[in-house]
Amino acid sequence: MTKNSLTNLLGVKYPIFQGGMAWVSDASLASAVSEAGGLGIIAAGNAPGEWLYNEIKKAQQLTNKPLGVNIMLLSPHINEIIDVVQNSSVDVVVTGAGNPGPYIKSIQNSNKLVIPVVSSIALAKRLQDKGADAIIAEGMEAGGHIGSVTTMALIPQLVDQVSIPVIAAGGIGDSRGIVAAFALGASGVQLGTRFLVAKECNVHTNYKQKVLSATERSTVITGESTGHPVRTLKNRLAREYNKLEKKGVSKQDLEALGSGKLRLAVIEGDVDFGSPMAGQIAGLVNCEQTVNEIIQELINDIPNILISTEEKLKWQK
Ligand code: TUI
Repeated sequence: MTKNSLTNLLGVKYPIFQGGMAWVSDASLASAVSEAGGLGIIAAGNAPGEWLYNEIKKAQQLTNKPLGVNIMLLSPHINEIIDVVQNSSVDVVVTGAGNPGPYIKSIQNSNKLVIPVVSSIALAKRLQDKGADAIIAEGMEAGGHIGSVTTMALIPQLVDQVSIPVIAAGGIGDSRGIVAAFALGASGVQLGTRFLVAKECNVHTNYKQKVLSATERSTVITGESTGHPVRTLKNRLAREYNKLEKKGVSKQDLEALGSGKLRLAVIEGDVDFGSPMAGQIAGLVNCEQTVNEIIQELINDIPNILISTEEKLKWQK
């Protein structure tokens, strides 16, 4: 098997990243993904440094393969999180929900690759200039905190304007999505929603069930007026939130209503009044599998997708 530039850079078998999902992506999920040949990523989210320190230690007892950490730049603990990451031996630091420019060089000096998540071309170019090793470009099909451009439109425009590897995220749930992302010019993919229902994923069973029963129209965006739009599965909280948003309730009141709600869904399993974030591909995610089954299925179906794609393209010969 020949490796692409991204698998070489990362030292992984498959250029498949597991999305760093706050409260969800812990040592159990991340180590399973790394063991299966992808890049497992522990999400720091809003957690304190000590939690991250312990999860990294646990994950490294479960795998010797490359491992990543996702740092959420809006975190109130961002400085101690960066300190923990720099003093750890994780291989990759993914950043989300902000501009990591000021941190890139110092993280790289501690011998780690820095791969920011962006939702726009302008920020991707700025971060390439600041030395980012690769870029994850996330379309608005993704769950959680999102930008405003779809994966389909973002990836080809971005790959034309940067020279570092681009990893596509948002709306990818199976081998068809992977092949499509590579056709658009990506050299890797990141999947979150598909891994939410993995056996090794510790998200509450109510949350898993809500993902498993979702359709393509089951998600909604909240918080567009606050500047922090979030895609979540439709429920009572999202309806209430968007009703208040329409009424013109203040940004502070809306943020107060959203606070702590991801934890409520992930840990307590309250999928009515919590915020069960998921991407639009949730409708495709229909069974609970082990991480290894998921990754093997993603890889093994690729040749069939390529054959049927070529067959359907014969009209142009
Ligand atoms: O970060 C994510 N997804 C997330 S973070 C999260 S935790 C949270 N909970 C409640 C409210 C807000 C966050 C849940 N989901 N994805 C990566 C991502 N980053 N998507 C979009 C961006 C992004 C947005 C703006 C990256 C950079 C950016 O820059 C703005 C600037 O400063 O230029």
